[in-house]
Amino acid sequence: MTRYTASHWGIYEVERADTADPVLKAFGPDPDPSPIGLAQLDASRAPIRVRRPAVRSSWLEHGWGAHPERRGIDPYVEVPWATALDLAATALKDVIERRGNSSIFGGSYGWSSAGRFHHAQSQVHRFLNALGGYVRHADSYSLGAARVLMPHLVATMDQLMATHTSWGVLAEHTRLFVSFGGVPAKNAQISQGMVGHHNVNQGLRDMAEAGVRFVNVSPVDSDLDTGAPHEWIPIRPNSDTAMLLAIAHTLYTEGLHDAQFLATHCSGFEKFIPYVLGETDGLAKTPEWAAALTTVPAERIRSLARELAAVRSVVTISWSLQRSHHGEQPFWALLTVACMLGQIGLPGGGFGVGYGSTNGIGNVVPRFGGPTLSQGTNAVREFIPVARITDMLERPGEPFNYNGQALHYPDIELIYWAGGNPFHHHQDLNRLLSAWRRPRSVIVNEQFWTPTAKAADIVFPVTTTLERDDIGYAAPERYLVAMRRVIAPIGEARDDFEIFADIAERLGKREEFTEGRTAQEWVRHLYDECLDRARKAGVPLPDFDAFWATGIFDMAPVDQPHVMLADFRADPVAHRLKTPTGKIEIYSEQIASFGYADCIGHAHWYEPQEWLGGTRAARYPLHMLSDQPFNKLHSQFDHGSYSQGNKIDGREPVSMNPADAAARGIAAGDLVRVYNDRGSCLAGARLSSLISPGVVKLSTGAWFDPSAWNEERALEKHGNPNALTLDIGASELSQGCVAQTCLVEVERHVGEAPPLTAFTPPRFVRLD
Ligand SMILES: Nc1nc2c(c(=O)[nH]1)N[C@H]1C(S)=C(S)[C@@H](COP(=O)(O)OP(=O)(O)OC[C@H]3O[C@@H](n4cnc5c(=O)[nH]c(N)nc54)[C@H](O)[C@@H]3O)O[C@H]1N2
Ligand SMILES: Nc1nc2c(c(=O)[nH]1)N[C@H]1C(S)=C(S)[C@@H](COP(=O)(O)OP(=O)(O)OC[C@H]3O[C@@H](n4cnc5c(=O)[nH]c(N)nc54)[C@H](O)[C@@H]3O)O[C@H]1N2
Ligand SMILES: [Mo]
Repeated sequence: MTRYTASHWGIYEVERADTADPVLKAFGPDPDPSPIGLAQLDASRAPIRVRRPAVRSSWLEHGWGAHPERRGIDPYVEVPWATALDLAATALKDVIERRGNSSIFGGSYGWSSAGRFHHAQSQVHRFLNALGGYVRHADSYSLGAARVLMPHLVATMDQLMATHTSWGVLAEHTRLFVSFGGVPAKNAQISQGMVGHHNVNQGLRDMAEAGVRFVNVSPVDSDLDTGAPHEWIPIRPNSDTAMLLAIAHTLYTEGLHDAQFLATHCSGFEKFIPYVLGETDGLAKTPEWAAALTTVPAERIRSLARELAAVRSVVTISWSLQRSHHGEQPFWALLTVACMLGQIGLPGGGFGVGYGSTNGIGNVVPRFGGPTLSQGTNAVREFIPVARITDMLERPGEPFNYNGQALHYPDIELIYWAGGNPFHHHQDLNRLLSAWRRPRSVIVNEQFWTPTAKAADIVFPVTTTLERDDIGYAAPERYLVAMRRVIAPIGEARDDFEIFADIAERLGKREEFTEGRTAQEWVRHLYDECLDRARKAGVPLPDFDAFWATGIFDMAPVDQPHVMLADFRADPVAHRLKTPTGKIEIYSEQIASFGYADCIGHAHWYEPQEWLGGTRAARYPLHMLSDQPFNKLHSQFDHGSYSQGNKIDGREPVSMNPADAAARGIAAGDLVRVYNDRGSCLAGARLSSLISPGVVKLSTGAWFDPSAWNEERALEKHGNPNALTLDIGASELSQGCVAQTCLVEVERHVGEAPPLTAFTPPRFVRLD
């Protein structure tokens, strides 16, 4: 009988489970399996695993809470489980008694692993709720600006993602498909929680074969591959809003807009168009105006607007474009252009917000609430927008704005992180590092000695997916997977669940956290709980024992083609949107009423803080994009063979245009230093003509590896782009992450390269 495991990268078949050498294989029915997940078995057994509970030495020597400024500098002491659990319980008890639960930060952002029960985020939130609550985070790094913006204008990002027009419909009906930021199939190797069938490569190929014409507007052309030639319009990073406004200008001045659709389905067009025409600010948003900002020839902007209006067309945008300063604007401008084209709700027309950003978008599967661990109720009201963590730690008590609310940063004494890697994911890591040394306690559950684990006070060793039983499920995917244990736990690793249960016990909350169930009993319970919901959605799930024995359940083949917002188009009254006007809001009274100077009531061009069109480019003349890595998920398994196979002298590659390299005396394969005022890192040069001059691309994921943890802005040795990125909010509306707004310079590294220590465990000492 075949056994299975599920991951963010796909389902894998397991041979020789429970033997000394099990094997993972690609899932047979998947037409385009991802190799990323094949590396997880070796990576799980690597020397960089956290093997035993470990405590930072100052804590044991001088009492808990001692010398927070030595995080990342002190060595660790490995201790018995009971010692570490007691210490964690003491720290939590003390902070709760003295300061209350609102001084615990448990946002704990991160993707952790697949599996509905052992989902680290749910576990840590449930645990902290059992203790009386914690400061949480809102939104995500992925979609900080869009998650806040889009519900004001049309629908939530979750609703939009679940209803994108399906690939088959695009192939049949679309004639012109214009992407801003490509349709990166490398990103569609993953879906949060699981991938059943990888569809994006095939979806694009089917469209190209059906004769769809593709135009990619992007600083980088490697993010679109349809198997056929396509047009690439290189654009200056972070300037897309200007191009979209100029398309709007052309559509309006040439009478190509759909006045009927704008009147029946949209609101506020009349408040937007005077801005486009320059009546409000004296600056008409003509293609000539946009050409100077975007470097795209005015004639091409004008002709593209005409082409979009002439045939059945889609405009789509990658999530990365909103991960930038004023990241709300390109999404708002794209939606506005789609409204003017009037094809929303027609088969093969309208807009997309993230085709390719993950696999799930454009999938068709029956939807029901799958197995989910309840997180309980959080008694603490305070929260931060997820990417404002450094601000919170630096400026307790200070006010900030967010989506119409005037909030204050809480005063944090204890951080608990499980399932995320802030020293991978956050911007301006040098600034984070000094802020991170302010709270009294940092507790981390981790599988590996990541930089976050290396900067904690207590580190608990955690099992990987392969070491536990679970259920694999993700809303946009067609399978439910019995994820049975493949190998025994490594070292003394325990499940997050067990760790939290044991700390809860010391605080008199075990029963509240576990409800008296073991992990095995929970897995069965979560499955049983969703049987009814599935039945109502027409999905006849077998009983748990049958499911567990078979290993997988396929709920697909109801492949009904789907058209986004078709109901709304057909009857905008019966299917009114959940916006204040019930229509698509080209102008939002609500956003306007917030009075933010950096996000007014309609799509608007604002100059980003750093871009190639601004004065700072004189000093740092290269725009650094830090996209998602093609060969891993964020920082996960960066130490594994698949990720390692792509490094240059052990460092992450940075891609640059051959002309930029030549101007700096850099050859392919050279070690280079990427730097700006915030920091510097080493990377390996890779040359590509698919990247515009003036732009470099350093993908995320290399484990942060400072050459000295006790030096400010020390050289990062491994190629982590967040040693350089800017950490400000996208705007007062969303406070979203702006990772893609970053100028740098690159030079050839001369002399001996400092040895890499990213994958070396910390120093351990023994205390008598
Ligand atoms: N410069 C730049 N930075 C970015 C982005 C960008 O575009 N540019 N993108 C951002 C985006 S969109 C995202 S989503 C974030 C991603 O950032 P993260 O989600 O923080 O990145 P991951 O590497 O997935 O971190 C997951 C961590 O959880 C651990 N883990 C896995 N399973 C378990 C488990 O069962 N239990 C416990 N306790 N731990 C576990 C893994 O070992 C790993 O260290 O990065 C953001 N950062
Ligand atoms: N293999 C793999 N896949 C992943 C992930 C991963 O870590 N690895 N992470 C997943 C996660 S958490 C997320 S949120 C999604 C993110 O999905 P996205 O945000 O869509 O992905 P990115 O790779 O950051 O960017 C996509 C493309 O946008 C282009 N781009 C960047 N800035 C600009 C700009 O200003 N203008 C234009 N026109 N184009 C621009 C870049 O050239 C890049 O190729 O990916 C998911 N998929
Ligand atoms: Mo993300």
